[in-house]
Amino acid sequence: MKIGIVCYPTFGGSGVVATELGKALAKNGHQVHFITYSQPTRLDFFDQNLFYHEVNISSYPLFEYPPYELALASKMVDVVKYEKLDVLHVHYAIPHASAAYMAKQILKTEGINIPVMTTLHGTDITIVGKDATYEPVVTFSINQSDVVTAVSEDLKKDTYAHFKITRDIEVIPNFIDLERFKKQKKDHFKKAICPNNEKLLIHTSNFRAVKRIEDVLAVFQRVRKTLPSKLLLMGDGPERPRMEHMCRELGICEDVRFLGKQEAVEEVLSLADLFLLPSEKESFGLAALEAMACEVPVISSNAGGIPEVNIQGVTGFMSNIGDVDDMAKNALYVLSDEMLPTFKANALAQAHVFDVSNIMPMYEKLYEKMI
Ligand code: GMT
Repeated sequence: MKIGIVCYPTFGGSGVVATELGKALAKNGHQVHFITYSQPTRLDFFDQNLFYHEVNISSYPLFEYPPYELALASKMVDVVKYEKLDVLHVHYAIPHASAAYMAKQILKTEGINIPVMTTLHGTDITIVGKDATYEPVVTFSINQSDVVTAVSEDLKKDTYAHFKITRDIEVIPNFIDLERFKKQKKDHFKKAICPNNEKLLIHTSNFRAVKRIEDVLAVFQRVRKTLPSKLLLMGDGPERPRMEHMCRELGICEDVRFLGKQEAVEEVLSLADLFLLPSEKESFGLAALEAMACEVPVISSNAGGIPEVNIQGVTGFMSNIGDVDDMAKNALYVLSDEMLPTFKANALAQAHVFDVSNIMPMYEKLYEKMI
């Protein structure tokens, strides 16, 4: 098949899932065309089946807001027509689903029928999408897509709760490439960060308010009182200055390291003993799955789709949002020398459920059905 994938090219979860899906499809013999405004971060190698089409946005002094959606729809029309695509798969509803609707209508006038799949990822529904600013367009474009998927049962439920959806939504969970995400031996790095054999806690995200990084710091502060430990914070975003300030206030700076955005996420995860994900909202929690694949158990909130990934008392623990005392208590239990090996093994076993080889065929099957 010739598949067009439209996504955000950044480090965010939806872009990561879209890019990893494209890579897996290409490996399986499909031709995959990425359509985005810059090269996706995870599209980091050459493959004869992978193509990248950049959306160019021409500016004009009249435009206070350059119309990206129109440029994207025009690029979709171009790529579908000239690369003879069989299907368009857009990740994250805003503005990809509505741009795809417009491209589909334009192509129809030229006698081309392109099936469109929209995959909902989370904030496009739970935060941005349901806001009145976008809601009518999101509802319309979801209902107009040929196939709609959500990355968790919880997100499917939220979509029906917040929008007037008149069609079926299929759940296809996020996935992980276990060939890439596996624990690597990085003893020298570990020694550099934890010279006295401290336990290493880690959080990775886009540092948005929804991630509640203040809870990561609060949990770490409590754990550190009992157990010699260090904290790595990977990623970057709007909350970072506030979190740096909070570290100073809590007096924990010497044991906390802000790493910024990292390409080799799996190498850093390989060093860790425990992953913290106290989010206010999380449709799935891909970051937790990536950690689990590297044998890192998870202490998280019980928000959204997290319970579909982190199994209570098996791969880690979940607490109510903001209950940092409970999270710290559970963290200390998991980090104990008697329990840690079992939790690590369980985390890896659970990651296997979401191996790309189990999940990618679900998308393939749906593409075939649409075509
Ligand atoms: O987590 C974010 O804020 C980024 C966002 C995205 O779309 O890039 O992530 C969402 O999609 C991921 C991939 O499907 C999910 O694993 C995340 O749980 C989801 N984030 C939220 O729901 C907050």
